Amino acid sequence: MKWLSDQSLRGVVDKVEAGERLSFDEGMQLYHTRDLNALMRLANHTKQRLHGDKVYFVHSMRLEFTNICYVGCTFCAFAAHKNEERAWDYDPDEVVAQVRRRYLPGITELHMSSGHHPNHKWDYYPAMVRKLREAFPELQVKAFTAAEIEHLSKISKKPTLDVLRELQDAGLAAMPGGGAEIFADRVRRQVAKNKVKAEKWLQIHREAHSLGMRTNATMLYGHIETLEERLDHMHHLRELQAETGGFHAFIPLAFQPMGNTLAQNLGKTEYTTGLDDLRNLAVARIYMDNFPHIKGYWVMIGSELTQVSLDWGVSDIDGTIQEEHIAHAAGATSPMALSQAGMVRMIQHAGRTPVLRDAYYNELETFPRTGVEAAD
Ligand code: V47
Repeated sequence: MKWLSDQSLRGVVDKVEAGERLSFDEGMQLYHTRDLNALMRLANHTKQRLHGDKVYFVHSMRLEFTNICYVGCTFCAFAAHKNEERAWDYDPDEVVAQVRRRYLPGITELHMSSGHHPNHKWDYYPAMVRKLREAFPELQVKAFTAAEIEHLSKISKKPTLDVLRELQDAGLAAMPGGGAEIFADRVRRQVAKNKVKAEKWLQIHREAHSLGMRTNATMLYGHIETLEERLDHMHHLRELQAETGGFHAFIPLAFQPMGNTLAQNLGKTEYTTGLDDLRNLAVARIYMDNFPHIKGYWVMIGSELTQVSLDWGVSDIDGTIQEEHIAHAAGATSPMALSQAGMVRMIQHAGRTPVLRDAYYNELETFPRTGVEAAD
């Protein structure tokens, strides 16, 4: 193996090439190696085994129906108190009106996640999903993180499984992966102490999967967590996926350091570095071998690095989005939206095959692989 400069990775390479699952210690070796070329090759090998040259994206719209939230996560710059001037709160009819205002033909996925509102009653939530489905039958609603589902369980006094079932009956297609942050107690106590506990987050996703609802999982990294705590987070997700098979994608979320108390307290205004982002995506791709997709989230790492990440294990680059406030409130420097043509071009210029998907990962359109690599 001429390309391997870190010979201590030899055992890991053999396992990855044989399609075998890595141990925790082997995962840590990937975090610590200086052999970035080997890391990239192994992540790309795993990605190619699963998807060949295909890279997926979705024509999507994001909507945050309220930013009013009482939870007080220290990393968050999005949440507002209801008396603040910058607070907003749409009722179900306004949600429909907002979607109509931004609607573009061809959009399939509506991704909604928002704050834990102190006053909305349970009925507000299924009513919103129903109204959206009536007004836009072609839209697939991916909404409500596990943290929000726990909040709805509290206000409705229903078990989380019933909350999920009733939202599914109202037309909910899938759940996004937010609210996971970092599962390790030490970190969670400092960044999200009033939010859903790790075990409960996992249990809610287990329940959603038992109803046939597919979900995503995220990890917020680049603040006070250690590399062991990142891998521990991935480990829990890999275990749940081995049990249910219900996850579509894992999405590392790079910490955006503006306007939140976590960054202020740390005296930290640095963004994650490009190599940390790439390494993290690659480790995820290799370690979480039972996840169909590792998503490169261009909103938080920028579209340029997202394009590079297609060589580092990424097979999904999320969507066109149109408008986003959680990352941008915290200093994201990416644009608010990408065009479908722009996303196709990003993928093609990386020498890959763009595949337009919907929220269920049905393949809607495959574009030619006409990138620089293919043209050579
Ligand atoms: O749960 C909040 C994170 C999440 C910051 O499922 C921050 O397809 C970085 O979950 N810096 C919401 N991250 C977004 C989310 C998501 C995004 C893209 C795709 C999917 C999907 C889900 O945003 C929150 C929290 O972890 N977040 N503040 C911040 N300062």
